[in-house]
Amino acid sequence: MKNRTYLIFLLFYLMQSNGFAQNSTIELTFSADSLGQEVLLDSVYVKNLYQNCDTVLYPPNLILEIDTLTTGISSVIVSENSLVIYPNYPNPIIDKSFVKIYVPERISIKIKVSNLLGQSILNYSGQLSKGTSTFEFTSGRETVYFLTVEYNGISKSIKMISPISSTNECTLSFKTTDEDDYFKTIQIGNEFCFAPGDRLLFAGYSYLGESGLLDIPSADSNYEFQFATNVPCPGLDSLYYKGKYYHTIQIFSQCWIKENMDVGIMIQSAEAQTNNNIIEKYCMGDYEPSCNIFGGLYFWNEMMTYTNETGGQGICPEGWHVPEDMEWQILEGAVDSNYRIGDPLWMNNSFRGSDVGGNLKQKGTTLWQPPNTGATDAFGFMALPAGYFVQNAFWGPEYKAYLWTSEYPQKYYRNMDWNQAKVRRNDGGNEAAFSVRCVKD
Ligand SMILES: [Ca+2]
Repeated sequence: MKNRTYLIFLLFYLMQSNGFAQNSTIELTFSADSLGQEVLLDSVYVKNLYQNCDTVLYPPNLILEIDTLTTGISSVIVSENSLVIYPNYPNPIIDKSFVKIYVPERISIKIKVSNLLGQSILNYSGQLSKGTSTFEFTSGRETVYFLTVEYNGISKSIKMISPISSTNECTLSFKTTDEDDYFKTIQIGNEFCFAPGDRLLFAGYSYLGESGLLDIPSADSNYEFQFATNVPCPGLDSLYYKGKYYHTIQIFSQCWIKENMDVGIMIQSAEAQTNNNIIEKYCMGDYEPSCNIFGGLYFWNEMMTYTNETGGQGICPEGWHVPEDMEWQILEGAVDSNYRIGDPLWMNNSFRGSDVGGNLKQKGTTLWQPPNTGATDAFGFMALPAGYFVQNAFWGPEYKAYLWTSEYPQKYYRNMDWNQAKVRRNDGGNEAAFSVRCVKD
């Protein structure tokens, strides 16, 4: 009974949130950008972080269609016996756009074009041959169109955008049918598993590298990967926070603060950081000027302001948060030359990767001790050897970087060393004070 109530609720929710689509699927689409320039994706890797399954999408079919009512049973993205509508190209529409529709047999179909309010503005009926048919669409007054194809009780929709409206009516005309089974080259029987509430990792690949995103999808969504890197975050070069200026750095889809946080009042390391509504920091050697260079050292609870929230704001500015473990794994996969985003290796508690640490460390041996193995700072992250505090003593300045995550209950950190090009992951517990970096929400 409980399950049934849940399903009815879910169905209602999906009907509400999905608006136009009457079925139980949600569609995830993908695009990419580098500082305002569209980037063509070579592929998109999708991994369900709560269940053991993944899939890869290739153009032109960069749509992941998820059946949300199969409650954990794997659902087929596209099946060979099903209707498929490919995203129109180009989208946004420039005067006209082409829509490709695949049907597995010769059959009558209906195509309906509606506006944002669901009002029907164009209808087309006709026979389609087996294979992939191409239609030409020209836009009219509307800026958003939903094109729906119906046959055998199935209906599927795509959303088309037209930034420039004209005074003409929109038109749709049949061009050709490709009898060759174009569809076979896309994806057949590629299954993916999903249950409502599952968290997905997306990695987009282009000639510019790989870029990662996380989400718990609950409605149709478009994910835009950012491929700009080693530049200040667009529109936000720096920020002023609690008496200090910080710089930003865009590293693919993540925007980081380029310095270790240096907030709160310095206390002597003989004193404990406590839950007193005051942010307290240690400075290396109990010497305040070292905080200006390296930032403060904080116990996990202090830097999370005594909340146990993975991804919480902690001591970061409003709109920023202490990175979760998975955000670090995305950064590591994006900057390492050999191990990709989503590689199981990033789950290991050890030094892992190949050149990930080298690519994140500040170059040179002014602050890092020689040899500062592999240091290129290729992405502008500029990790500094701030050292750490544990067992009533300071350790490792100029030799070691320790950076917190907000992960709970495992309080993971990342460690980079002067003689090491990899990055170590481990659980820092409550006994050590480390540096803090913030990432944008
Ligand atoms: Ca405190």
